[in-house]
Amino acid sequence: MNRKIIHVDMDCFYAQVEMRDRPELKNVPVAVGGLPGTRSVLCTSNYIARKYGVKSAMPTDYALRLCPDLIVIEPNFDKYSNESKKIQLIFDKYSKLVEPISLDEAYLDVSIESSATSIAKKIKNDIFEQTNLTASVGVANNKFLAKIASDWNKPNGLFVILPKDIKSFVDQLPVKLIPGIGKKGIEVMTKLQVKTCLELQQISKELLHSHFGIFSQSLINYAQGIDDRLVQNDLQRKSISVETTFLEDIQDNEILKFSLRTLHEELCLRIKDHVESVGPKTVKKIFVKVKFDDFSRTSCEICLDQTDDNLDRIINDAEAFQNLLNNCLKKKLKTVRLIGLGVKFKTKSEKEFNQQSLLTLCGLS
Ligand code: TTP
Ligand code: MG
Repeated sequence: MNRKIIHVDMDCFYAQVEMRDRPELKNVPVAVGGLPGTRSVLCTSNYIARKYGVKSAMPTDYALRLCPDLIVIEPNFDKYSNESKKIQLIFDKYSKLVEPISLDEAYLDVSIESSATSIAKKIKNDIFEQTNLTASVGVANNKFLAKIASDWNKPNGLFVILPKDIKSFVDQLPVKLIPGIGKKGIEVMTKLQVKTCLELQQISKELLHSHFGIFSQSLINYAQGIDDRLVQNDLQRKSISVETTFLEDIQDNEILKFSLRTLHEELCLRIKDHVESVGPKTVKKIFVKVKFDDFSRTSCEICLDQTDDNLDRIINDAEAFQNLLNNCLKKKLKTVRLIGLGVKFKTKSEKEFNQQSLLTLCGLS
């Protein structure tokens, strides 16, 4: 069956919320993030600031050098989380199969609808009516293309890739837009003289494999606009994670520490929202992953006591993630391009299995 997938992504989300609440910020460069002089990084910036090169994950002090008039606002996560909840309710109105990706982004599977485009328009209108915020929306037959489409006409965009147009759309698509390709991947593509997906389609499987390992199969699929990943709703969710890719590779441990703290706050919000929507969950493991400037990666995880409600511990214990990060960093003395952290949940079947084993041990089954 031809699927119909919608990807919704709010425009410069945190910054837009702040601009809505302080109209005097409407026509000036604005960023949300750690204050100057704290060695912290920005969460995001508005579109005026982006013209100066100011972007997410950029150290605040560096951003101020690019744009001295930049207004930097400290993040108010509760406010963003409230707006996010309103948006999620709108998504739930239009599909039973919604996969939230972050506070401001989600995929919806609307395959059963006759017109995905009209649903996309309604979602945009509802969001604006209820929050006074704009979103950009993409429609296509899979997640990869729907996400590319939502970014195509940002801000306040709506872009639809019809099945008949996929080939011509994908052929001219720059490979740098393929998810997961990163800076190092682009360097390899440049060496192979590959700029577009059409050029990527012409590279042999073997050559791609020699450079990209198992990622090469995904590359081959993406190059043809193929992506079989399903939209997974919250109930099926086995993990939640957040990550940030630095614009410049980072060596300074203080910056990494600050970023981890911000990411931990975002992770906690995401977990709280998740638990509010699906009910209590038990965390099996927490993990931190790090990608280095040479494309190599490492991760560290610890198993938790699986008491039924161990979420509070995670929410109050940024230190545990910090220790995992330190362990990752000890493994290699290299500069860092990405850090991520997350939790893995105990699944329903694991819970049932454990309960069953307990009953068996007690001779009760
Ligand atoms: P994004 O959707 O990636 O960015 P955005 O909404 O600010 O801008 P765009 O219009 O390009 O979609 O992220 C959503 C929010 O997540 C963003 O407003 C702030 C937060 N965030 C961080 O805190 N750190 C990051 O590195 C990124 C990318 C986002
Ligand atoms: Mg966004």
